Amino acid sequence: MLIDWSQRIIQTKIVYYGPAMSGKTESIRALFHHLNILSRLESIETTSGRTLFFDYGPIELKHGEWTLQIHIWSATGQDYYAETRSTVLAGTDGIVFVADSSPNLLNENLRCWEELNGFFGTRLVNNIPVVFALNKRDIWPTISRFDFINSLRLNGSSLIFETVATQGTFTVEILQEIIRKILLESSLAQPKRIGT
Ligand SMILES: Nc1nc2c(ncn2[C@@H]2O[C@H](COP(=O)(O)OP(=O)(O)OP(=O)(O)O)[C@@H](O)[C@H]2O)c(=O)[nH]1
Ligand SMILES: [Mg+2]
Repeated sequence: MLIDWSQRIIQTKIVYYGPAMSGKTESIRALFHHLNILSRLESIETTSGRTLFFDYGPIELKHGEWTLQIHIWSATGQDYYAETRSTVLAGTDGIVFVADSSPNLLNENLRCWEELNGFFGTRLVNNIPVVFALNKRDIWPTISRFDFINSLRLNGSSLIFETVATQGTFTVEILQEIIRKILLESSLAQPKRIGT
């Protein structure tokens, strides 16, 4: 997170991460659609509409003299392009982990969660907050929240939203929570300061 005290601007980066086809792009599209800024979203896609490298879009919120610039990214879940994921993750302040609710994909969720832990180590959750979107709740059968927590060996206090990205459920709430966690629980302890 960067804080420019002279311009009163806070910049933060959030990455939507998760296994292939779990709904990362759809979640971001729903968010930008809800905020009426869909045209600001850029996607680098394959010809079949899969994310090739990333989706990226900026969101700007004003509060008094201060401006919060939120840089939203998604990484591709396709293993063929796995090398691009570390590039997208660099410098992130918070993660929205978009998991697939299918029981058949529990292992994929786990593999992806372990990959993320491998990338950040103990900084994940402790310094880089995570909010979970347990997505595709409209496609039966779905795993229970309990099984999801157990499978990924998550802390019982983990923040998990049950979502249907194609219907835009909880998109704004997820953004609010990850921003709240970033501002309150992590990076403010040692922000990079500019303009002082
Ligand atoms: N029914 C249903 N379909 C969904 C949901 N979320 C995403 N999809 C669909 O699932 C497919 C994959 O969604 P994407 O958002 O492209 O998935 P992704 O995680 O960005 O995929 P990669 O970038 O390739 O890793 C698309 O056809 C979406 O429309 C959901 O909650 N319910
Ligand atoms: Mg995608």
